[in-house]
Amino acid sequence: MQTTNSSTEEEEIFQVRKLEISDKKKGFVDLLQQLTLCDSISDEVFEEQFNEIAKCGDNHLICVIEDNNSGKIVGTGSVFIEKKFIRNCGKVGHIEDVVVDSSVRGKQLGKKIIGFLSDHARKMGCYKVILDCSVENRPFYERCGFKQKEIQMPHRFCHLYKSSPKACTEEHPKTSINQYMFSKRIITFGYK
Ligand code: 16G
Repeated sequence: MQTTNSSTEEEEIFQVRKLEISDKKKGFVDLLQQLTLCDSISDEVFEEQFNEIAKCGDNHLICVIEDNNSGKIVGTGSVFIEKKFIRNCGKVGHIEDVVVDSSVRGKQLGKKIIGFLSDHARKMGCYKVILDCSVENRPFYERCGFKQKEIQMPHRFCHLYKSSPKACTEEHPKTSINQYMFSKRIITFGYK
């Protein structure tokens, strides 16, 4: 059947794997710019940051989806494993920076990324994974099994933006300030 064939084809074209240094050349940073403010990064700085993150081993996983036809990175997400004292010295997975290229949305790639990150957190012994998202993305995360719980309360440290203080409060063009300030929510998945 055609649908089965085309979904098998897509399975092969869009596979999730761990981030590699060479992904910068394949548009990884440009993709992040579709999520929020993300300045261009020199190869040197990218490599330094990549190596820093790699030191965390399995406690900080960044995954990508490469379009195997075009060689472009079209999806990404990360999970950071936090060790706690509560819940029997439990662990929590924080899912961050999930974005799918606008040209390939609707192919369930976001779901694939969330599944990959959640499986990793589960294997690492986390009792839950949590994330925050825009109101417009809430239905998507609910379809992935997350539930809204409490609210997100960011406190931005603007002194860190010395060279460009405006960037501290500046929003990604797609997110209005009102939506950001009043409507972001913490969404929890799994055991609470
Ligand atoms: C979204 C992201 C979050 C990211 C934030 C950037 C997901 C699930 N959520 O909430 O990880 O940090 O956008 O917003 O990907 P900011 O640039 O205003 O901090």
